[in-house]
Amino acid sequence: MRNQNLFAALRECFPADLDAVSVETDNALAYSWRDLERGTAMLANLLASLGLPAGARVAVQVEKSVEAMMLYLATLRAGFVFLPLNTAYQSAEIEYFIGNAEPAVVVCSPKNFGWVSKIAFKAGTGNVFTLGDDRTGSLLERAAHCSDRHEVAVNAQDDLAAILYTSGTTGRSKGAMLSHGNLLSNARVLKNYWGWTPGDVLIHALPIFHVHGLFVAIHGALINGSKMIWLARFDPKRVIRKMPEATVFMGVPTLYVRMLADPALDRHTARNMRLFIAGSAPLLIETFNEWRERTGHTILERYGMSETIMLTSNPYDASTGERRGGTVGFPLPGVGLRVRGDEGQDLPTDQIGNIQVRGPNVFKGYWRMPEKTSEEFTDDGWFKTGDVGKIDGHGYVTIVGRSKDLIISGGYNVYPAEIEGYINGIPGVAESALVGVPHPDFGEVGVAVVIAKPGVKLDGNEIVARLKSQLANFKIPKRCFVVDELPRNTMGKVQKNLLREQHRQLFS
Ligand code: MCA
Ligand code: AMP
Repeated sequence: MRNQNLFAALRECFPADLDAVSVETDNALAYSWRDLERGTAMLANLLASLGLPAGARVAVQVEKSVEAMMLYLATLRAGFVFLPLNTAYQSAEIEYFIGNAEPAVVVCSPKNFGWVSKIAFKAGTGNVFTLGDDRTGSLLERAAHCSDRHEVAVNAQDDLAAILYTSGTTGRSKGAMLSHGNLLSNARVLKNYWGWTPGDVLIHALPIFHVHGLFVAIHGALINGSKMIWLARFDPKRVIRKMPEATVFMGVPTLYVRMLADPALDRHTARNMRLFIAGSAPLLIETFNEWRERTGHTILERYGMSETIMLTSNPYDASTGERRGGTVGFPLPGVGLRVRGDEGQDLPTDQIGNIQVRGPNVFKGYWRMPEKTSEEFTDDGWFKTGDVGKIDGHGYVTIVGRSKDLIISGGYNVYPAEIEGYINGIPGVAESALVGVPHPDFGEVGVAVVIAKPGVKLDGNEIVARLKSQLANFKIPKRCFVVDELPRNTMGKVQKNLLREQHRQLFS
């Protein structure tokens, strides 16, 4: 039977000329396709030499670099399971992920080796390496001694390729298990749907620890044998400067908002571009319209999740329809999408309800949480996304809200229950509520409302300062108000909609 290993499939798409440039970085480094082939072979040989059991997890929290991408590809190549971690995560967050996933290998930034290795060794991890964004660290030192030839591991379609932590619809972070087959089927569909063509060049400016930057962008370029212009961090000026050399760009809405704020963005700078893709959070219609006016290009908005990779997309090809702002387009080929009422009944066109999906892209379940997994699937096998939306008469899907208690800030997910837990742990706090309010840059940001225990005086700024030492920066509430009481319904439940309404103008 044919090897279903994702790396094997991507490598088949490398161009014939392995000396051509595959990645060009913003600090003037150029990596050829041969460099990717050799680098991933050496890293895969290093992983293989560690005597890891089948299905071993390789957890990685490092700054963005081409070597970090190679580590991802090498993990696939060696047949192990990649577990990317946001660089903003602090020690309590990392402790949870490592404790839950029990990785056999942890790779961290050299500057974090002290605390990360302590957590990892305590959790039983046998191997901790470091990888800096400047090609330093023990991982590359060790890999330098390994052969640059490596036979790609043989995997079945359902074998695990990656675990992505997400909070799903509720509660504690859960590891979404994605297989080689999930990732490969989605990459193949997107290559066709978005009309990737020879000569395309992608500007890669997203972080590589989430679906958007790690899978959609990297797989998209590799499966098309396309060069990437690689920015270690998003910087609107740099992207605009590089635009004439590129044809495809992918970003969360905040990236588009920030580029629009730069007068250098115009039709001339975007003249060679073929496609601008947005997703991970709702793209405001104002941004969609302004972008079209300024650059002459219509942004293609698409919708996805960690559990499902990409689900829907506006059309690329005008003959199948226009790109409609405010919608996320059509279900991708092979993806089933339906809208159901709260009682599970099918809903007619244009009626708002719960979005459910199925397809070869839908994940294998949450890591070691079979009950949570079955809660999130219907009896007939559809995955409940937790998103609320509708399908119109032409088949366009619109997301109108979320049934899950989630704030999406600058494309990152923030779970109110998690933040409230930390706030409630601060001495003197009786209760708290975190709500998402509109923000011109991040789309939505968290605002905390806190009640003090009787006789205690609390300061909102001090609460924020305290959270900064415990939580990833994007989870920190942008404001914190101390109040005497929270609005409640007759059942005593906090009415977050009223709080949201009260603070809606805060950043306008
Ligand atoms: C940084 N800060 C944030 C965020 N990022 N606050 C809220 N939300 C954020 N996303 C904090 C910083 O810590 C800082 O706080 C202050 O806000 C200003 O930071 P700034 O310098 O402006 O931030 P930055 O470093 O420029 O980052 C902004 C960013 C970044 C480039 C928009 O957040 C980003 O790369 N977002 C992309 C996320 C992404 O790739 N999502 C895809 C998920 P202080 O001043 O207090 O220090 S994949 C997914 O969702 C699905 C599956 C899908 O469909 O794709
Ligand atoms: P994550 O848990 O990071 O995979 O985030 C997935 C969630 O992001 C989805 O369930 C949606 O709520 C949201 N999302 C992704 N793309 C879009 C989009 N284009 N418009 C609105 N929401 C989106």
